[in-house]
Amino acid sequence: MAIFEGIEKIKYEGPGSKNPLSFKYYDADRVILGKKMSEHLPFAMAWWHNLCAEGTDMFGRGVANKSFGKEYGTMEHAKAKVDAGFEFMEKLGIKYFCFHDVDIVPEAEDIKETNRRLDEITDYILEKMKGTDIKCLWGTANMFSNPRFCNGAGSSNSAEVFAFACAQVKKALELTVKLGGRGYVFWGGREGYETLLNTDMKLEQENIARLMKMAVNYGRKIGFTGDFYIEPKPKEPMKHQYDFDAATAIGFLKAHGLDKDFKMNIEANHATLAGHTFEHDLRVSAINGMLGSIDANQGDYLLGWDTDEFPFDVYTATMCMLEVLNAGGLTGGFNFDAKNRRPSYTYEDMFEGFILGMDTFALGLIKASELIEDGRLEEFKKKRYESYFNTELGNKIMSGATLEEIASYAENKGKAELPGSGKQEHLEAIINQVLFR
Ligand code: XUL
Ligand code: CO
Repeated sequence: MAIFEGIEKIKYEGPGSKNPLSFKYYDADRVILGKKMSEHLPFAMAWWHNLCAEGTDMFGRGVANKSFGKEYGTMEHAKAKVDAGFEFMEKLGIKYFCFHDVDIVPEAEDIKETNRRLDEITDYILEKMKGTDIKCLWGTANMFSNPRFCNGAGSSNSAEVFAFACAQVKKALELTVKLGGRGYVFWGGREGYETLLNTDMKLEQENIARLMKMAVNYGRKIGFTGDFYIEPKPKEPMKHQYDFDAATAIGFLKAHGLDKDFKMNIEANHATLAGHTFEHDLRVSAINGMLGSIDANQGDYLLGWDTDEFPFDVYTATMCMLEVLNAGGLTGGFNFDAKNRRPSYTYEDMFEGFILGMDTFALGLIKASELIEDGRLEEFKKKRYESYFNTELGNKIMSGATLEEIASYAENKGKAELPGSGKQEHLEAIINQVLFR
């Protein structure tokens, strides 16, 4: 029996449709720049927001009912979430899911029992996967909810807590391999600190690296060939988090020799919390060869926390897709780490959230491809740096000349020309012209 009764498979009906349960822009088989939309945009469902979160906040209980007809905290409920998830993904044409260990089963007091439940539920998920083309994008361990992780996991002051983090990562890696996951994520939920007065920052950071190295060694041993990801976030829940942004995380990975096995999983709302644009963190990852996957959502500029909204900002989605296309695509996918607003608590709202997000990224893809075909942005950027490539001075700089040699150019010249207009307004006008024509 269907859980989302009365909701049919969501179809592409085009921009003219007024049917809320249809795609206006996401047309899976439409070819853009030589590839199908569905290949450009491997969308994923986040188990935690979609199948678990009920709209609880600091001031109130859940509003949405995610019991799916079963009693909370039971394995029957865990299985009903699998049924709901697969029906949901199939109806939307979503081909991937992402999960934390504790999203898929109720956590037991004893980790051995939790692990037994995880074996049982992943057998059930595997069975479900068989009749579909749905796959696992990435798995992860929740090392931030259980009270033992109040001081972090890899960065905990307690060796015993570190051991429990190891046990969870080990199991989550095994499950990710079992489900054929393409990636494994570390989001440092509480890997940070509240006050330096009680914190050995050096040891904490080294221990996070130790945990990651152990994970890489074990993962490769059990046949995990995918990418490990760090998902940077500057704060929340901790005041200071070590994986502040892409640049910080990449520096950390390089310092600890982890950069060959890891890439970035960039979340839009985390980048904006770090005081960057989404596209900034994508670019930083891309130029370091580490653009792996995306947690697709958006924040609210009036609020200082991680609101995890379904993305509707086409301008930002276009900037994102420009980065992704220019980087040659993602090895991961677009995981909607997004939740409905608390008062949007119906099953229809769940579908409309995803339709909004998928259509926004489809529009972003269409518009980014049009900007690439238009060519004016790229041409301008190329011209802006041409003196490094088409002048004698530039060639010298680019081929290892000394400080004295280059300085002598300036000393002989006496006074520099201005570097040429950045033409920001001119470029912004081109974006609007392409977006709204
Ligand atoms: C929290 C967040 C996480 C990670 C996975 O801000 O983004 O859900 O994506 O642990
Ligand atoms: Co995320």
